[in-house]
Amino acid sequence: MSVAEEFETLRIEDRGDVRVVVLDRPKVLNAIDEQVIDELTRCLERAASSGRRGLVLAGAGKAFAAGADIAAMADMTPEQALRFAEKGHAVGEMLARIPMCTIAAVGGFALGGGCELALACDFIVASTKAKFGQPEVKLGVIPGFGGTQRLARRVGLAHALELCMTGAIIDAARAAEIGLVNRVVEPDVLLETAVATAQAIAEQGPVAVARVKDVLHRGVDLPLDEANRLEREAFAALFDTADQKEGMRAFLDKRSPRFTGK
Ligand code: CO8
Repeated sequence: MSVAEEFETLRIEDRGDVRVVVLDRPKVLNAIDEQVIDELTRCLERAASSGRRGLVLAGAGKAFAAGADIAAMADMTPEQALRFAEKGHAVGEMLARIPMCTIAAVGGFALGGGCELALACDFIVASTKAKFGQPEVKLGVIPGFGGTQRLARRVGLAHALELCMTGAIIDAARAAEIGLVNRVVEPDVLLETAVATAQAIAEQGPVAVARVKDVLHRGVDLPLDEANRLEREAFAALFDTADQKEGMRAFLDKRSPRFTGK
């Protein structure tokens, strides 16, 4: 069975070195239920061993994802809610640990768990039609997929508190202003912009890209001296790779490098 045939709630397509994963439940604005979480988990495992060097996550239709599936959550017990949230957190951790760039291409609603999923990617590229929010308080709950903590780290405590406590929905321009998204583009070029960005990253030294992602994701939660130690150690370790020899030799020879990821 091909990777694409393996999933009911996701569409998978490879473009160059980049795997494009599309959340595909447009009738419910790509709401995230347990099947979506399970399929994302498997899809990320496949991507890690696929030889691809970048991943773009997008949504079918007018939403990225309008949150966790409210119909599926409405009657959950606290134990079931905890299990669901733990599975969601595991997906977020996989996105942070996968040794390639992950970019969320958000062209519509990214609300609740949808905003949290986008936040779990390395960064977000949005279209002018994107809308972001953590409206959980309107439902009597809070974000449960890492949103409170990732949002505070991305946009600062005060903006995170305002978004999570008001449940307000903000547009792409405001999201860019507070640093939630890296770039806003027209809707018709959203996917190609995200894929081109991921492809450009995929063409850099793969071991270096994986290490710099790891150093940044882990270092940001450490005291500065420990984080700087992580950086020094990773910098030094890269001098034991073929990619470092090739990258520097190619510069000196005035040619493009041919990285092998070793
Ligand atoms: N869950 C289930 N179904 C949904 C969801 C959702 N989150 N969002 C939309 N839908 C469904 C609607 O019920 C509707 O179905 P139907 O056609 O059968 O009535 C269909 O999608 C289309 O939606 P609308 O008709 O409402 O479309 P509108 O364009 O009028 O409105 C909105 C779009 C504003 C996005 C609106 O749909 C909305 O407010 N949706 C809910 C947004 C929300 O509250 N999200 C947060 C959910 S809670 C959450 O994410 C907690 C995460 C923490 C746990 C995660 C663990 C993994």
